[in-house]
Amino acid sequence: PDMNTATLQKTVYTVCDEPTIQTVEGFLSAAECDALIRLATPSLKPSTVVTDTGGSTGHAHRTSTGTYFQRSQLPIIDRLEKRIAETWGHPVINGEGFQVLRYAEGAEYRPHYDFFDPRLPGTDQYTKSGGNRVATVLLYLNEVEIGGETVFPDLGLEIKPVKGMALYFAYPYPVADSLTLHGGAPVVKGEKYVVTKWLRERAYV
Ligand code: PD2
Ligand code: ZN
Repeated sequence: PDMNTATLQKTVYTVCDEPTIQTVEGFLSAAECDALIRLATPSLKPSTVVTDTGGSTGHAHRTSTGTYFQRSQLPIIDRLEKRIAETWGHPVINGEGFQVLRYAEGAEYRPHYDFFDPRLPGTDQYTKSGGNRVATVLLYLNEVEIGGETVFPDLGLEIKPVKGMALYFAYPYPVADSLTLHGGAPVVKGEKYVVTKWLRERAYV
């Protein structure tokens, strides 16, 4: 039979109840991880961060490179988006595209919130379609020799990248005390490839 991994039962492990932080090992196959790295590599560009006033810029706080795939752009993306939707119940249409990031040695993403701060002037523009971000899924595509953990400093939590593992965390209210402050610790040795998938309140078009 066709052992499409999407049909296999996956164990969702709860790391933290409030806020919800969960991991799923083997969420992607090794072949899927390798394919995503191969597909992304030719188009990696320095990552950007959004600015308070509604722009985007390169930043010393986010020193990865990355590339963006549209929703369902490729069969593998489509399949993984459906898998994410089935696992966590956010409709595919609420998701932003697929961002594949590479952190070289020394690269990091300093602690931040993924939602847009309602008090900032640029936020209306970012949330016009889909509303605010309410959850994040990270897909780890390789193993880092040293460093590169996803950290939640307010919770004292560190998640070590495991190839094929998914990390999900939710922040239904865009408030700075939501305990979902998180970052990507510097890669000390090796490199790190990860997918970021940001999920919105409503349909994002
Ligand atoms: O790469 C990570 O571990 C990471 C950590 C925090 C990615 C993001 N945030 C993100 O892309 O939002
Ligand atoms: Zn983040």
